Amino acid sequence: MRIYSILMILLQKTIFRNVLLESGDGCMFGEGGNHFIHTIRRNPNITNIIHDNFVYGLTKGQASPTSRPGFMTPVQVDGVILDPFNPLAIAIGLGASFVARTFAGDQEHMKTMMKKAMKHKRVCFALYSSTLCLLQ
Ligand SMILES: Cc1ncc(C[n+]2csc(CCOP(=O)(O)OP(=O)(O)O)c2C)c(N)n1
Repeated sequence: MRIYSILMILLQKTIFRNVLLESGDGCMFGEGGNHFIHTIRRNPNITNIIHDNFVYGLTKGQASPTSRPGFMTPVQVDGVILDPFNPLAIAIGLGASFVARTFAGDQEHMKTMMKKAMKHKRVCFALYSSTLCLLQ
C-alpha cells in the first residue's frame, strides 16, 4: 500500500521506466487510499492492475471499501452498512488518463484491456473483479 512512494522514486531516478503494478482493493482503496488519490495527481507512468475481490482476503476476510451492503464477515457481523467506494469515479474525477474495468470471467476482454493499459504511458488504472458481484 505504500508501494507508490517507492515506485515514484524508482521512476524519478530512472531506475525503472515502465511499471506494471498488481494490487488489491483493500490495499489500494482502504489502507492505501490516500496514496491512490495523490498518485493520480502526479500522473506517473504506472500501470496499476487492481484485483477487486471485495474483501481483505489476506487478513482473514474483513470487509473492504468495495464490499457490498449486507456482506457479513467475522467483524461486520450484521453485514456491511455503507455503500461501496467507487474507485473508477474517483480516478476519472481526478483526471487519470486511462481507467478501465473488466471481469476475470471474461478472459478475452481482460486480455485486451490489459494490453491497452500496458501501452498507455501515463497513470493507468485497470480494475478487474474476480467474483460475480459486479455483474449485479
Ligand atoms: C497500513 C496497513 N494497514 C494494514 C495492513 C494489513 N494488511 C495487509 S494485507 C491487508 C488486506 C489486503 O486486502 P486486499 O488488498 O483486498 O488484498 P487481498 O488479500 O484480498 O488479495 C491488510 C489490511 C497493512 N499491510 N498496512
